[in-house]
Amino acid sequence: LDHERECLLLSSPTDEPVCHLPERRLLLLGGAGAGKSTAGNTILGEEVFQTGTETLESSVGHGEVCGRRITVVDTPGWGTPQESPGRFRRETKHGAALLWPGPHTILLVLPLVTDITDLKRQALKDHLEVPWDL
Ligand SMILES: Nc1nc2c(ncn2[C@@H]2O[C@H](COP(=O)(O)OP(=O)(O)OP(=O)(O)O)[C@@H](O)[C@H]2O)c(=O)[nH]1
Ligand SMILES: [Mg+2]
Repeated sequence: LDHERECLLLSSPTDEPVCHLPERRLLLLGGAGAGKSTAGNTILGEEVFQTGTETLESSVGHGEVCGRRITVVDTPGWGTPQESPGRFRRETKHGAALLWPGPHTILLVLPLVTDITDLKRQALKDHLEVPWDL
């Protein structure tokens, strides 16, 4: 994100940054290695999540973008349904619980170039059907 540009867009008539915007909570979901941790760091504007190595459990990062508090939860990437029978569903739910009372936004991170196989489609369906009662 170009933070400076975003701040200008959000600035008040006096050009003071708007500093009283409500918090936004984001949950990052997606397959293994899709770029979730990288996307989280981009959103927060700093290296909060470790990238390039497998994220093993959900973790929370905080930041401020143009006066708005942003809370992001990074989650482990899921594999195929065969590889991840329950662990990733539990982690997804755990990640959402870290954003109590719940995420405003679920950001699904997908590689731009990928084959959408039946297995991948099934994995996506399984993980988005997590029971969201936190
Ligand atoms: N070319 C390109 N590489 C990216 C992009 N986003 C992430 N990467 C690279 O892809 C690799 C994996 O990125 P991560 O952000 O760690 O991926 P992840 O989804 O968090 O991975 P897991 O936690 O293992 O599921 C890293 O080497 C990144 O530098 C992107 O938008 N473009
Ligand atoms: Mg990661």
